[in-house]
Amino acid sequence: MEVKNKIIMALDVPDMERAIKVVEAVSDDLNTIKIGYPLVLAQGLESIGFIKDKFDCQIIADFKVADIPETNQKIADLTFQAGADAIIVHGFVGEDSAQACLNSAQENGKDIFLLTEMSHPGASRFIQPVAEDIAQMGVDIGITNFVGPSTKLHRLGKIRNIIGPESFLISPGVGIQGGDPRETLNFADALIIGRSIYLAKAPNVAVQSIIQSIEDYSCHFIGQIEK
Ligand code: OMP
Repeated sequence: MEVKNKIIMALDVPDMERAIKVVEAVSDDLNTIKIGYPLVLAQGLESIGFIKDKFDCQIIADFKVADIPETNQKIADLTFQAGADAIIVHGFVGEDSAQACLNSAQENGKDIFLLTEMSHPGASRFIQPVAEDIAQMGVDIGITNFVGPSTKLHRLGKIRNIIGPESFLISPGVGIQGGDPRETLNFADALIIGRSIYLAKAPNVAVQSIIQSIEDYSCHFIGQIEK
């Protein structure tokens, strides 16, 4: 997946008119939009195909899929059939559940992103202690796209250590959650950014200023983060 300007916009906007205005404002600069529950629960699953066709962009469906394999497969199939190019899948539910989504992606010619560790403070209790194991499981079953937190750079570095330099790592938590875009790009290939863009008075100006701040900056991680 080629992410233009290393920014994926999280379109967590339940109102379709507003969502369209925001994407219109940034569509020259960005080619990848993440759509999750806020828009889909308010406007239906068809909002994925609608935004994709209207703006000719890539859509990552953020459904953080976390069920038994049989149900995961159905969720992933429906999401891909609705037009999503990729789906975000939780890893903590285990290998068979993640594998079911991977199978669906392969059958549909699409991608999955495995969520390893989360960016919010509460994630430190349950998911953080198993995050490296989740990343390793993803590698073992052949997943090449991952999500990891920009709010905990040392953790992000550990995840990069495990998935290796060739895997594609995208990172939320930049801006309002506290993550720094440039520092995050030491480890991640692209940033997921929501409120700093869609809550801005002028989302296009917000995007352009982030692009300027990360210009010439890309993932150049080559070393190992100490254990
Ligand atoms: P902002 O904090 O508004 O920039 O949005 C971040 C986006 O990334 C939201 O859509 C979150 O649901 C999502 N996200 C996280 O913030 N933290 C995570 O650990 C994982 C995700 C995600 O999977 O996208």
